[in-house]
Amino acid sequence: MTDYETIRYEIKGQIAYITVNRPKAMNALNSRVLDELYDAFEAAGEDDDIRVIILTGEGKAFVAGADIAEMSKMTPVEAREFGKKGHKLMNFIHNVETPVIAAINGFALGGGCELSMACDIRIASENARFGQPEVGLGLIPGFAGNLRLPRLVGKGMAKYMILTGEMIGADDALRIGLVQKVVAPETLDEEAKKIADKICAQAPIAIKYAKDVINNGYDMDLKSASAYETNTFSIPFASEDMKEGTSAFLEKRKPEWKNR
Ligand code: CO8
Repeated sequence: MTDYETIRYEIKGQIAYITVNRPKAMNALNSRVLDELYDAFEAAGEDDDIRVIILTGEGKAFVAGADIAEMSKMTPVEAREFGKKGHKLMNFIHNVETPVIAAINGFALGGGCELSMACDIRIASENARFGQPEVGLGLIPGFAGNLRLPRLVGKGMAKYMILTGEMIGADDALRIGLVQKVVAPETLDEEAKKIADKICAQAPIAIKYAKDVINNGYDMDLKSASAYETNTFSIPFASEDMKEGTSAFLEKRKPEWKNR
């Protein structure tokens, strides 16, 4: 799929930019957006030249949730299919080897907050607003908000946000650990790129395995996670880049990565 209707997909150097582009509907996630996002993330993930993906939204919202108009007409069977499509996308973003930065430019509500939580790093503009307002619609979060929010901010705060449906601002999101950085709106793109550039300056193979161990180790008991980290730690020792990184340090020069 290349003719996207609801997103933009651009490559600049080693960074892929994916922008949800339905500003008139606050970038709400309908089935088409979910399909197009999946396609774009898959394309970026398969491209060895892309080192970081930056996800953002066009206009006033990052993503103001799943599309309420589309959902209002769904049967339970269709709702289950929609939920599966959302989980498939969130899980792909969570697991893709390429790091994903969410540059949150405005409302990140419901499915939008869930989409941001599937990303590896969240940076927010000062005017971003976060929330899981589903209970006010007679729904519950359905793209893993009940699962990822407690993992990111703790069970107490997750329950507070999900059960009250209250929106929080960027500073509160930073305080509770939902985002990693808050910046002025006009600098959001530049700050996201700075983080991407820092990641691009590191050894590609190390980035890949670090993300893998953080993701998989988090869901294991500590003993299994220790074994998993120890084994994965040894893999880069077979790479040219590990030899290059350690040699460059000892020779007091900048490393040149080969991604092998
Ligand atoms: N779905 C569809 N359309 C939306 C959505 C949405 N989530 N959010 C905004 N829009 C539309 C509005 O209907 C409006 O359309 P129109 O111009 O045709 O009337 C347009 O976007 C602009 O919105 P507003 O006029 O409301 O703009 P405001 O600046 O006044 O308000 C808000 C912005 C606060 C973001 C407001 O639009 C709002 O509250 N939106 C809904 C937020 C929400 O409840 N999100 C959660 C949705 S449920 C969900 O995400 C569940 C995910 C899991 C699903 C799993 C299924 C199995």
